[in-house]
This record gives sequence, structure tokens and C-alpha cells, in this order.
Amino acid sequence: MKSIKPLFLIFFLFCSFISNAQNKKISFLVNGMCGMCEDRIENALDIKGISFASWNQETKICNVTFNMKKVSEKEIHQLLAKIGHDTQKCKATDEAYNSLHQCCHYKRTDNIE
Ligand SMILES: [Cu+2]
Repeated sequence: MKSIKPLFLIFFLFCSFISNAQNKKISFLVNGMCGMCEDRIENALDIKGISFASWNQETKICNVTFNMKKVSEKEIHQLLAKIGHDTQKCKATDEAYNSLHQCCHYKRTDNIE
């Protein structure tokens, strides 16, 4: 029985390696203003497949760790656009932007891909 233990260990390491390989970390710009935006952005990213999401009010940078098998980078951008926040890659509709709280109306720029 003793000789089986290392095999289990190797198997376990292999499995954790595989699941890590499916995770991807990204950072991108998301327009926003205040703490309310921070909550809104982070809540929108609180979905299955995203293990970490944090938006910084000062830098406007959003850091996300997600599982590439469950969610795509494009979907993440679309989620944020849907709630009114322009991202580097996806622009919110005027309707979504206008429905944001007054204090959340960040200055919109056109330099979005
Ligand atoms: Cu806000």
C-alpha cells in the first residue's frame, strides 16, 4: 500500500495544474465614479466562472480572475456594459448609461475600441 501514496499526490498535483490552466487573470479599464459604481461593478461580476473581481475607483482598473471554460473575456465586458459602465472593449448603451445614479455619470470618452 505504501507505494500507492506518491501516485495519489502526483494525480492531485496534476489535477490542480489542469484547473489552474483554465483560469485567466485580466486587467482592463472600466469607467466609473464612486463607491456605488464599485459595488455595482463587482456585483455584476459575481457570477459562476469568475473567482475574483475588483474595481479600483482611483485607477478605474478592474482586475478579474475567471475560468475560461465557463465565461469569456468578451462576456465580462458585456456584463459591465449592460449595467451602464463603458469598458475598454464594450460600450454601454445610452439607455443603460442614463439609468445610472446621478453621481455615477462619469465622463464618456470615444476612445473605445
Ligand atoms: Cu457611482
